[in-house]
Amino acid sequence: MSESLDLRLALAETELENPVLPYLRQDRIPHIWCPGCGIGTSVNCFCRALTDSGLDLNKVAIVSGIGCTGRTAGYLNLDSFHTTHGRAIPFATGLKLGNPELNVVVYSGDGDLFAIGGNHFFHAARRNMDILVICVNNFTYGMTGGQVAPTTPVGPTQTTMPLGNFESPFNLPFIADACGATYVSRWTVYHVRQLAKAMKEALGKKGFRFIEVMSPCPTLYSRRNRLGDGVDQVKYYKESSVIKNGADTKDIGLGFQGEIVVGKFVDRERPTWLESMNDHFSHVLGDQFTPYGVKPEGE
Ligand SMILES: Cc1ncc(C[n+]2csc(CCOP(=O)(O)OP(=O)(O)O)c2C)c(N)n1
Ligand code: SF4
Ligand SMILES: [Mg+2]
Repeated sequence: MSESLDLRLALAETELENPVLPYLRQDRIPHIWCPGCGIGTSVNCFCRALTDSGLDLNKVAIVSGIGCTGRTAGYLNLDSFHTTHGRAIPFATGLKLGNPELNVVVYSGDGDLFAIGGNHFFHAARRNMDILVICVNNFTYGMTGGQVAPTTPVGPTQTTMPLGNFESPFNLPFIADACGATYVSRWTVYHVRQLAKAMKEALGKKGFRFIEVMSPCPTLYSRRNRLGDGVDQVKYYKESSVIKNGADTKDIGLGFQGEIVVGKFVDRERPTWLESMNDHFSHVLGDQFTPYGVKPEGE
């Protein structure tokens, strides 16, 4: 990322260009996402949230794992890292601890973050690592052909569950809450304004923050289960969502084509991992210890 993004954002304002275009690495377009896929809508919301956040874009880094959602990092004109499958969170942790001034965002899929990467999620949340994790949940492994995921509800068929899934899915906000996340919300790609607002709010907070974004995968999940196209899924989101800010996360698990509880569920303060480490070592070592990642007064 460079000054050119700032410049192009300024030009977009004056020349009425699509305000999201400057955020994209346009030499990487056309993207791989299928018609009706919700990932692009979520990325649009994220770009608008970046504008509204007023953050210095030279200090925002984005990290993705592997999957259709994992392509996001490669398309965004930020300092972006497309890492190996399931390892976006440990990579982001290293990035944040190496340069605590960065605002580090992990943007990845449900399979990447909660199957192969599940263990990293739990521990980063437990430690209150200062990163924002955005999970596009399409209930399947989109990129590899529609295998069952840890988020697939009971009922629908998947390539690896041809007679319908019988495994209980994870309730992602409940996991994030139970592990200690400071901010937890869920929206769908129908709720573009609320989603962009949540992303902006989460970008401005400290600690381990989590946003689940429900998103259609018309090519695999919807087609296989005769749910229509992307628009049909967005209609389902519209008709079946109930906004319940502050809902108890244990009560908001998702069933197949059932009610969807959306909203902000958790917003709390906890010392970040770096703050806890600095406090602890200062207490134990006194003057021998110089706190790490803290700007001296006046800088
Ligand atoms: C170590 C390893 N195991 C498996 C894979 C194959 N693989 C690539 S993407 C993916 C699933 C991605 O699912 P998700 O994170 O939900 O992303 P989506 O494509 O649905 O957006 C898998 C299993 C891989 N690339 N590396
Ligand atoms: S396979 Fe599914 S998740 Fe992947 S780009 Fe196509 S619609 Fe989107
Ligand atoms: Mg997925």
